[in-house]
Amino acid sequence: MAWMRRPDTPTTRRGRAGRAAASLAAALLVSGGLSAAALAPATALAADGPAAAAADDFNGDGYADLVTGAPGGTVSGKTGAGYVAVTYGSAKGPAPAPGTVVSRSTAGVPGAATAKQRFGETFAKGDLDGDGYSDLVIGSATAEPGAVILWGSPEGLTGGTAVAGFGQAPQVGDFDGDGQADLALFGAAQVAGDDPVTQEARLFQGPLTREGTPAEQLDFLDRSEWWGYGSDGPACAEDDSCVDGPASVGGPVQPKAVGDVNGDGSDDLVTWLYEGDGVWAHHLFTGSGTGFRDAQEAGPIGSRGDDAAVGIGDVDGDGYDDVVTGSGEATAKVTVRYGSAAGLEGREDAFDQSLPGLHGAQEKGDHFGSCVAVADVTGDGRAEIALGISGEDFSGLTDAGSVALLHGTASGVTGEGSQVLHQNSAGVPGVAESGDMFGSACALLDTDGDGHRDLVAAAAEENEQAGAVWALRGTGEGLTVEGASAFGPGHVDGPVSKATFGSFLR
Ligand SMILES: [Ca+2]
Ligand SMILES: [Ca+2]
Ligand SMILES: [Ca+2]
Ligand SMILES: [Ca+2]
Repeated sequence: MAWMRRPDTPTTRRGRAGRAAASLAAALLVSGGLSAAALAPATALAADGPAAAAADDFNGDGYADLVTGAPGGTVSGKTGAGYVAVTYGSAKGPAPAPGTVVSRSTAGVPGAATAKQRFGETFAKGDLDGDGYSDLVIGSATAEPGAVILWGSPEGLTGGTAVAGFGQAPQVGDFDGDGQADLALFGAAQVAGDDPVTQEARLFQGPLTREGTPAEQLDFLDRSEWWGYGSDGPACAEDDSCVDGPASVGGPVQPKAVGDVNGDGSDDLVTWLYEGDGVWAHHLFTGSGTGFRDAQEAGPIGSRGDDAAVGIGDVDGDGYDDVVTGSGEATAKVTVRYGSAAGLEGREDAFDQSLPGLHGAQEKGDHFGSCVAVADVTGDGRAEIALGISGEDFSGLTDAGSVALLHGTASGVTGEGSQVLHQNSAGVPGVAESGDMFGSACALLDTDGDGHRDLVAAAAEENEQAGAVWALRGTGEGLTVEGASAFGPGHVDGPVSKATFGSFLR
């Protein structure tokens, strides 16, 4: 399989200052040390300086920083031990540099590389210690080895703090609405029989200490959600007589995406939840100062049984975030459920590639919405929707894959003005090949700090599952191929063989 056309080498794309910062960050990662500067508050940027969303910015320079998961990577000889690559933003977008790989073998990161742990299968960003620099929480395929927190600083991510036992898909958001980021943690998810068993889950209220201790720990579910709580009273919290204990959720659940769907200032969480009788569906848990409330009565989001990609953002610009789900086995449609003060009010758009204005033909196996990212690219206050179409066939190729960008309007999503891009599009690096599955993961981050979110998309199957990532810059109209770049595990000095680099992006 041919390696894609190599973009400008990282060294020609970066200034001296950027190189120095990257080497310093690398040195800190290697030593795991914390400098005094790491604890200083972020300095305010000039009004016209780069201003990426704070949650995306580990080093406080106003450029969003990209995290790429490579859970298949071989680390210290352990197959599938996994790693992540941290790529700091710059005026030219993500600037891959050697030494920004983080694995269980990185000095300062707790734990040891273990075969099939798939470290970096999921992760989340947010300023957990409240010092003004976003932090990174890295999970694994399984809950048991626990999560790892790396701390932001002017020099980039430093240190490594273990969060024992809750390594499965950690999520960061201001779930209790006090203005400080919180950490939602999940233990093992198991299905046993027809009835959902409870799943260990914890809600760490920020700020966290560098030892990983939260300011407070909230019961994951609001007590009003505990079965029998009304009749048994608070005692059930003490003697475990409630089905859903203080730290558990009536699960199992797999958390998928965070946003404020009911606009009350507390972030909400979309989960893939086991309803019982072999049935799974996406549901909303709304955040509050007393824990999550289960909004299952609003009905499933998307189709029951479709474990699809999920993204959250304000597509129609009404101040309430909307939930977008990709297509799955049961339906080939992407759905948008619109938020409201009452949560998911029931209004829903469902569409496939036949949406007027959208280029492309709807075919079986396209996997429309293989990835979903929702954020404002154009700057009009309404979120765009990026959708992977990883199974798209074109030019005689099978499953080469493409990505689409659709605009949000006051009345919802539209195909008008949409774009579809792939590796054979003029200006996009690389050469499309069958089985690349371009669009298997995507994210919208302002990596060049110009106020427009940029698209980062991956083909984790590229080059015999080594994987690779593409960056396309955002403008007031949408995406441009001007300044487009691509990089793979070799560009960050990461393990290459079957790394599935780009399996997860944030
Ligand atoms: Ca940055
Ligand atoms: Ca921080
Ligand atoms: Ca909310
Ligand atoms: Ca941008």
